[in-house]
Amino acid sequence: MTSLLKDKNIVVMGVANNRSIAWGITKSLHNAGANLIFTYRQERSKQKLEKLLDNHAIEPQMIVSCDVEDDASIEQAFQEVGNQVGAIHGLVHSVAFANTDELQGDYANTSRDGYLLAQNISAYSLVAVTREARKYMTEGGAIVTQTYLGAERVVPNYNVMGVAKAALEASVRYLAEDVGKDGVRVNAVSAGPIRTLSAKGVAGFNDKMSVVEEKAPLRRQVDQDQVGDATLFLLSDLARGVTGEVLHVDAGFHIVA
Ligand code: NDP
Ligand code: KAL
Repeated sequence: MTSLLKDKNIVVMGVANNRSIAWGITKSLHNAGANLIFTYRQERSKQKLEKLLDNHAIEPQMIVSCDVEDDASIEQAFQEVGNQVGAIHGLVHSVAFANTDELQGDYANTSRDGYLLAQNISAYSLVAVTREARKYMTEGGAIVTQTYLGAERVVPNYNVMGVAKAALEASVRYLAEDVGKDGVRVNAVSAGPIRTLSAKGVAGFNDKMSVVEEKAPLRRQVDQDQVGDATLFLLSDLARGVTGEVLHVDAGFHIVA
């Protein structure tokens, strides 16, 4: 237990179940004393979240519906949050989506619709939520999103999502410049492979896990709790000099040829 985020109102987007990276982040933020607000898309995710919070004796400030494909939904969600809690101090963006059938084979076969869908949910959403959250980040704050090495390198099967993450990482830099004026920082965590609902069933995931164990300097996987603590760092005052950055939490895998 620390008080790094005591009295800070932090919005967490993207808890689907106990394996979600956003759930690892939730535990870290709760242990640092944050007041937590959650957004969800599917009713099923909301139910899982409520159960998890209950089991861990975490009292949420609010749980709000937010579909990041829909501007009106985003606007309404943040308005509700702002009206109820006043200032927002932090935002965790942990959402992404692409059609499973486009996460394999040749990237060149990506359809226009599939490309736009991945960009829409996985990259543009950060722009839209930053714009809405910013209105309530009147006391300064920090925004953290989740990315993957496939943004920087060609990782087989990651395909259209890699291109969406490249846009996401560039957005981190452009957004950091915009909101820096208001004392708001924007950063990304680039996590190594972690078995989550999203990762389940996508081609090549298991191979990626075993290569990390073999090649990463630390010779092991990372987990949701390690991403949670790194995200906590970026949200906290310990990272007050850090913005526009992509922090790799991948057991060092990205430095190895
Ligand atoms: P999860 O499946 O647990 O989480 C994905 C979340 O995205 C779900 O909560 C889902 O909500 C949400 N989501 C999808 N579409 C929308 C939408 N239109 N509006 C709102 N929410 C939406 O997977 P992860 O925890 O693995 O993924 C979280 C982030 O971490 C993603 O950005 C992913 O790319 C990134 N990441 C994951 C890695 C891994 O190995 N797992 C590695 C590096 C980065 P719902 O279920 O309610 O639809
Ligand atoms: C090279 C890797 C292997 C896997 C390749 C692609 C992974 C893409 C991630 C993307 C988020 C997955 C999906 O969008 C899955 C979706 O089509 C089907 N799943 C769902 O609809 C579930 C029910 C919901 C909860 O999922 C979502 N997203 O809403 C990449 C590996 C090594 C690392 C990973 C998994 C990175 C990453 O970005 O997640």
